[in-house]
Amino acid sequence: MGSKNLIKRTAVAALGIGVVAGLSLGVAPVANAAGENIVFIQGVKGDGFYITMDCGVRAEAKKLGAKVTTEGPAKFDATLQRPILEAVVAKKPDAILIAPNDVKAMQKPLEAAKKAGIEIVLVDTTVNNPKFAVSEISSNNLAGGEQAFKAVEQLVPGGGKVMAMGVRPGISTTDARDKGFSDAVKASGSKYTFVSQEYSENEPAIAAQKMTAALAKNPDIKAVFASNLFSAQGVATAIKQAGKEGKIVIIGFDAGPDQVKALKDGTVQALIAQQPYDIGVQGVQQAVAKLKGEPTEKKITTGFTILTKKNVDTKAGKAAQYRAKC
Ligand code: T6T
Repeated sequence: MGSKNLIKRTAVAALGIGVVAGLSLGVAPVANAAGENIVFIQGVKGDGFYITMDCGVRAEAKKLGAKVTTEGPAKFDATLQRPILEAVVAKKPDAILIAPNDVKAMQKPLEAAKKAGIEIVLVDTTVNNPKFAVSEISSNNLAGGEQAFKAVEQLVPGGGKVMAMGVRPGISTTDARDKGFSDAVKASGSKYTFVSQEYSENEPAIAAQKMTAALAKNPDIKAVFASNLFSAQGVATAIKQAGKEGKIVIIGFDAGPDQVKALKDGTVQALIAQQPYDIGVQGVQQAVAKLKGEPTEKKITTGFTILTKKNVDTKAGKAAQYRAKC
């Protein structure tokens, strides 16, 4: 029986704004390696968030004596992810860790995987009814969107027009972040106006196009919330091209190398860094615990670190940044 460790994860309080801390319940490493066969299916290949998660997955699998293979679609798109999942299921691994690309489209394929006798752990994103899953491990995305608006309130105290650049409706994480942000704006009274919710399709070029169009319509936009890495990247490019860097506040989710650069050069004012490494570690722990008949946690919430120019180069700030490789 594996003992449990209570690990308190504390986010770095920057900007003097609130901190979201996640409490993680992990299963301690077991000495007798059983050699479980685990497949990790990323949301999309080549994304610093999932690369960092993969580092955590691999480190923990090594520790627990499990074998891991990593797969992922070339785009964040359920029509590409579904065949990958089905091919993996046909190989009958013991467990699958997956970040589903769509709340609806991935529901049935994942239920079918569970019916085939494979344990499913949902990492980062989820589906409409995750009942079949051993565990769901993610950031508190709704709270993340609310935190983004708190940052806007501090950085643009006079109020004004704000907007959000999401990814695509149907992605559990970014939908929750967008909702957290827009609800917080609307609840704040009349000082801030939420002018538009745009979507990037996870492509920086589309995010940049949409941002440029939004600026043409509302040149007096004061702040933008970009709810993931690629959206933030495109928003930053468009605002720079418009010569408005530093004049329009950008709050971005995630902390990939490109975003950290934009933070350092003043195009972006704050980044909400998730803990993808930790999500990967706990994902493997949950899968292995389930396969060994040990207790598991249905829902695990990991924390954030809010990065600004002030703390980005501190030890904690550096540790929060995503990796380009393990
Ligand atoms: O923000 C992360 C992840 O949490 C989200 O589900 C999809 O986008 C990222 O991978 C960043 O690109």
